[in-house]
Amino acid sequence: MSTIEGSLTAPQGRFAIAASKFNHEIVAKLVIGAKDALRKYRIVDDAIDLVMVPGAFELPLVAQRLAASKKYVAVICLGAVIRGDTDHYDYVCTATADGILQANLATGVPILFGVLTCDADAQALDRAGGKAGNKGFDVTVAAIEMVNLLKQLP
Ligand code: INI
Repeated sequence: MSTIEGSLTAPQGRFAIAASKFNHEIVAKLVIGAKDALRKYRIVDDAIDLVMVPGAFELPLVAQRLAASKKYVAVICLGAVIRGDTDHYDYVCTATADGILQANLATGVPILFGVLTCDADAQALDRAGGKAGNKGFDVTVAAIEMVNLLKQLP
């Protein structure tokens, strides 16, 4: 049996980060985490484009456009959806997750789901560089791994 897995060596090519402006205080911390991960794995700043979108719901369309351009080896989607008094939260979360999945499958380019879906700001801040780590960092490491994994697959 042979095991195939992606390494964390810096791949050739550009990375796009698509980040939402909604809940900007939280998302800005996810962007810092993503940049920290890219820097840690020796991807230079010149190889990164940051694209800002209004809210998480807009991430799939923009991510699909970026991925389809073939200009990027991966697209990292960052956002934060916080539960409110209505079921709007559920629609935004479902649409964003489904849309990002569809964009992955349609383009064949890894598009990472770095969207926090939380009950409260504090829960999100914990996951944006607080006591529960930084989801932006984690999904960016997964992006590098996926780029290297896909290169090895038939
Ligand atoms: N967008 C978010 O990124 N996070 C949220 O918490 C949120 N809430 O709560 O409404 C949110 N809504 C906006 C949505 O993503 C779209 O930008 C908007 O509906 C326009 O399409």
